Amino acid sequence: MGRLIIVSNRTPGKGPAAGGLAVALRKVLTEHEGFWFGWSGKLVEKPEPEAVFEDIEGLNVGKIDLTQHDHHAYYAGFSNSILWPSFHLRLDLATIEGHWYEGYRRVNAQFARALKPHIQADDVIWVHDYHLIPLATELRNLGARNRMGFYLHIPFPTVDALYAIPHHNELMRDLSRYDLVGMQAERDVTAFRDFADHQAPATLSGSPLRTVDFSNTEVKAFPIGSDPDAFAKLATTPAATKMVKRMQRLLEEQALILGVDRLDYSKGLPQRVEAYEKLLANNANFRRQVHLLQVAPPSRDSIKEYQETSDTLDAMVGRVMGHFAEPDWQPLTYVKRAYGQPSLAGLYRLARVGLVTPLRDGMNLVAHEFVACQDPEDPGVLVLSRFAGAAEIFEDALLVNPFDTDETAEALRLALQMPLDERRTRWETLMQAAKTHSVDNWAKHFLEQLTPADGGNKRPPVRDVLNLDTVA
Ligand code: ADQ
Repeated sequence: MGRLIIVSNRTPGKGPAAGGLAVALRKVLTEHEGFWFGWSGKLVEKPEPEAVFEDIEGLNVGKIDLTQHDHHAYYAGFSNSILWPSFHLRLDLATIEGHWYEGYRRVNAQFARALKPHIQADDVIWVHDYHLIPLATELRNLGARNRMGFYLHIPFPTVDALYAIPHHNELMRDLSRYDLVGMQAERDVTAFRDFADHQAPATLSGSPLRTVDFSNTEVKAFPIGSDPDAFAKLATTPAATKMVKRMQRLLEEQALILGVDRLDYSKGLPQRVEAYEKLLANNANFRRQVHLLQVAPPSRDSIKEYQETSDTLDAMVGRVMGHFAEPDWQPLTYVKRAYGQPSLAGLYRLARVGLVTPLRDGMNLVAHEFVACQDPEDPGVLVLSRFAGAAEIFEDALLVNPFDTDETAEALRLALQMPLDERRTRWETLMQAAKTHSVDNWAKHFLEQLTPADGGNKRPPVRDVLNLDTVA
């Protein structure tokens, strides 16, 4: 395999890498040579056309700046107000502003123009996530014939939701410019095939709509994971233990139920609090015996729907506190800030229940991290949404329908009362799955598939891809 070029919206910064993904990809880059390419995080009036390369702690990183106008249309607009809600089947929360699509394409074209001069003939290019679906088309239009892979970190939508996205046909054609498209779960591959197999040849204003040809594109599930061994170690370090001790002093004998999420409407936080409320309402014996800690730092808070989710959650937390709190007992703690990995690892280890109930999620790494941090002698129980990609891997979790808050409340009761033997048996299977699907294996499998021993097919030259069908 030649050099590896990783492309994502944001590039890694200085200091400890925030997530397992950044750490894993950094490791892959040290093994293969190459560089990471993306947006610098800077908004300027007139971006330079050339990328600036910088050594960041031994990692070669190429960056470009964007204009505020383009960034808004590309990031908060098309990516996070159209693609994110639609792919998560929340069309009710999508804002369809057609002009954002132009900005989205402009930024992808700008990425391609700045990246192309740095690409060598046998480089392998791995593009990440929904912000950059058109990048392969833009690069191929500039003459790149390299092997290109795309990984979608979020779920693939059902056909109906896909059809609601403006220019969906162009986006699907963009996906067909990649040699390999990786998805989180089999569920996503099935949804994709549903589109690929049933896209209806139709006519609009007399001009036939061409179907998208996926014959050169392989689509497969590559479930992402965490670094379970690293998390298991982290959970017993002094930094993690400090957090455990502080919490133990506060909790005394109460069992901790833990939620850790970005504050995002896809994570099902109001439903989660409602389920907890039902647990306390239906089982008076749990009052004073349990405590819910929900950690949820705000994200994308310039977008109205995120502010509304935050307001809803504030109101629900207030309601539960008002209803159940006593002068000397609080049913829950809600913390709107992020914690470092050592503190999180300590909290995961202390928790009797990991409550991971997104309404829809590509994978959900919190589920993986919770499993990895458990004490093998006295593990906690994972209560997991069946609509997270993680449900395909963690069959021994207590799987729930997060929309059904009675069911989640009942799963919480079962988890809190589960005998030690059953907790251990379930956890062993979960930990085995977390190890099988580690982030290192994920990267290895994706790259093996993207770079077959014979080097894979070279894409036909540009002529074939210039003729974009813009009727969608
Ligand atoms: P996210 O939607 O961000 O990721 P998730 O996978 O749960 O969701 O979390 C990513 C990381 O953020 C985890 O490593 C977690 O520790 C960290 N994190 C979350 N909440 C935190 C908090 N309150 N404080 C500190 N850290 C926190 C997207 C997709 C997911 C997919 C990932 C990776 O939406 O479905 O699993 O990408 O592919």
